[in-house]
Formats: sequence, C-alpha cells, structure tokens
Amino acid sequence: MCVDALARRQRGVTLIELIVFIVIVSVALAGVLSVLNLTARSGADPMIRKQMLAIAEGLMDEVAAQTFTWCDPDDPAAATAINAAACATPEAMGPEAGETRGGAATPFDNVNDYNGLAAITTSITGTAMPPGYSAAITTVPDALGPGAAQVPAAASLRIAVTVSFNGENLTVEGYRTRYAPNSLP
Ligand SMILES: [Ca+2]
Ligand SMILES: [Ca+2]
Repeated sequence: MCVDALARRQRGVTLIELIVFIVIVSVALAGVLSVLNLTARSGADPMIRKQMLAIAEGLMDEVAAQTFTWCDPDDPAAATAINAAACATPEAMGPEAGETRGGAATPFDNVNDYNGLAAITTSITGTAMPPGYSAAITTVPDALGPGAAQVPAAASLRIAVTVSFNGENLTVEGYRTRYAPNSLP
C-alpha cells in the first residue's frame, strides 16, 4: 500500500464535520431537555406526594387496626353477639355518643367510628403533621370479592383516607372485613 492511500484511510473527520456533529447533537439534546423540564415542572413535587402517602398509610394502619365488632365494646353482648340485633348498643356508622379519636375516656373503638372524620392534622397520640397537610376518612359498607366467595357489605368496609396539601389530594383505599367480630380492644 502506498503512503498516499494510507494517509487517505487515516484521514478521520474534519473540523467542519465535527462542528456539524456537535451542533446536531446539541439541538437534539435541547429538545429532549425541554420536554423533561416541562414534565418536571407540571408534575407534583415528589417529596410532597411521598409525605402525603406516608400520612395516608399511617392513618390507614390506625383505622384498620381497630376492632370491627357488632356491639359497642362496653355492651355485655359484645363478646358473643352474632349480629347487630343482639346488641343493646350496636356499633353504628360513625362515632357513638362521646367518642373521640384517641380520647382518654371514650376513644374510637371500631373501624366505623372514623367515618366522616375530617380536618385531621395530628397522629392519634397528638403529634402534629407537617404544616399544611390535613386528612379526612370515610368508611363505607362495600361488598368485597367475586361471586360465591364475596364478603357481604355488612361485613366489609371500604376505608378511604384522603390527604390534602395546597389544593392537591391523594386518596388511599383499603378494605377491612369483619373477621373477628367478638374480639374486644
Ligand atoms: Ca364506637
Ligand atoms: Ca361506631
């Protein structure tokens, strides 16, 4: 191979070609970055979403850990009742008279006591949530599962915890079934 041919083969790229390449890549990159920037700006702040989720999950655990008895736990029939008709004081939807969340004398003692609780800004022990966050809870009778294996609405509550921050809402839903209706707190 002559020296001339070897030199041609090892020519590489010229400065002009390199500059054109850089310009094309820059334009393409600018396009991709502007889309990413738009997505990041219009999307919710991930830190806030994470905080909302943590609050919602904490409240969901609190509600689901409650008993789901037919009677108010103070009712003498609470440990034996097989339906609400067997109770002098059935556990009705929402809190019974005088009950408050985490109250010293008559605390919430059933999953359904949380139905309609709103403007929650503390944990059950009174620890304040971060400023600006608040939550609301509903518990709605809702049949769970398909066909013959279905848990009837009387024995299944759909719990919805909605956490709000600065006009944004995040809802976490879960089910609590009446699997131990005579276990008392
Ligand atoms: Ca109650
Ligand atoms: Ca109740």
